[in-house]
Amino acid sequence: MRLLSPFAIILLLGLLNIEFLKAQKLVDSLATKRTRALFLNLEMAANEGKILFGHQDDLAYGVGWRDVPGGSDVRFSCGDFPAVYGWELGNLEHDSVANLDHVNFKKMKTWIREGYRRGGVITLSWHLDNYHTGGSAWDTTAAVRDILPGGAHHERYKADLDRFALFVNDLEGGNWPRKHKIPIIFRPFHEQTGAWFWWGKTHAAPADFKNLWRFTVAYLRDVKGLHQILYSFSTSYNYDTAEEMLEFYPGDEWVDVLGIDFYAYDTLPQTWERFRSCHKILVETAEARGKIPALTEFGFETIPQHDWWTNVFLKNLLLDPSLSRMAYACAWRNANPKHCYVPYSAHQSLPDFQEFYRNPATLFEADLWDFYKKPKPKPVRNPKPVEQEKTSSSTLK
Ligand code: BMA
Repeated sequence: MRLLSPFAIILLLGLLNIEFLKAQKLVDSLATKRTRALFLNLEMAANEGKILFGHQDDLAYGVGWRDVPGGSDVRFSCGDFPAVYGWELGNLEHDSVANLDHVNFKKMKTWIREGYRRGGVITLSWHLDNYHTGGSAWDTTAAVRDILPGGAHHERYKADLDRFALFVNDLEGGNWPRKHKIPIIFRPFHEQTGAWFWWGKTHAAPADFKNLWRFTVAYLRDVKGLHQILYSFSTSYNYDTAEEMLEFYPGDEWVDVLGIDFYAYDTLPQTWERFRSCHKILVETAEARGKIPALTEFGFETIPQHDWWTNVFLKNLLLDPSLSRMAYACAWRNANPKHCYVPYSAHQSLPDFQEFYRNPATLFEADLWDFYKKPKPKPVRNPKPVEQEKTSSSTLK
């Protein structure tokens, strides 16, 4: 048997070490190369002040249509698909055919594969029903302890995570021999700084929430062996300080994306002051901790203001460089004319949305580079001073 030369061994160890150090940044040190690349590209987009535009349930339905091949209210509005696709798993825990918003799970998988094939980024949320009562995610009866190890419904929760693992493992891209798992940004137990979900503030003790988060990640990563996941921790916009924002934060080693869900309910200046202060805290905290800052849900229901996209939303995002460094912004779903977040048909905000689309800060599908390939480091431009020619004023004349 030929032995490796000491030189080769040193080189190999060096390479392994570099890979290890790079992987260290992610929750999962065994994350697939595409998952790692996604993280790096999102980080790069954020650093460059580019915001990927996303839309929840985009390919499944919009206002006035459902299940139409090529359908997308974003595409109908600007001719391009979104860069990020948000999907919701509520009801997967009941082995239902469709999620809580009537999106068929089998079709959802097809749409996820389709969006990924086009280069899009996939994110999943899960409005899990209340384990204690059987009510919905909005039934705020305390239930977090029930599903922790030793809790009455822990085994049921594990079975639900098994369902999640089956679901995401069935999401593959590429063809043999390049078939691979689609990277997913998983965003469980969101908006925990608010009090409207059973896992949220006042219904769950922060210590229990953190244990639940860590258990969930460890189970999916180490027991189920999922390595295609980035973990997104999403707050709501009701905090004044970084400490408050992080009340439920499970720790840097458990989070990849630090998100905020922001909804406008009015056009008052205070709303946008709050938007800016929460965003600033979030972006600066995320950057200091090596996380990706993202606007994981946002919108102004029905978009009642014709210039909302550019004159309000984008303007406020671009007001300060630390606000614009959000990797992506995912608008909520277009369920019907009363519950919709992107323009449809001749919506009054359509021309402004098109303007928003044209703005160089927003990235839609056509603007995406390959987010699943490790980005090349940008060459560092060092100053190379050139010696000034020795000329005297007399010779110039
Ligand atoms: C909410 C609303 C609900 C929906 C839920 C889960 O914000 O859109 O109608 O059921 O999200 O997607």
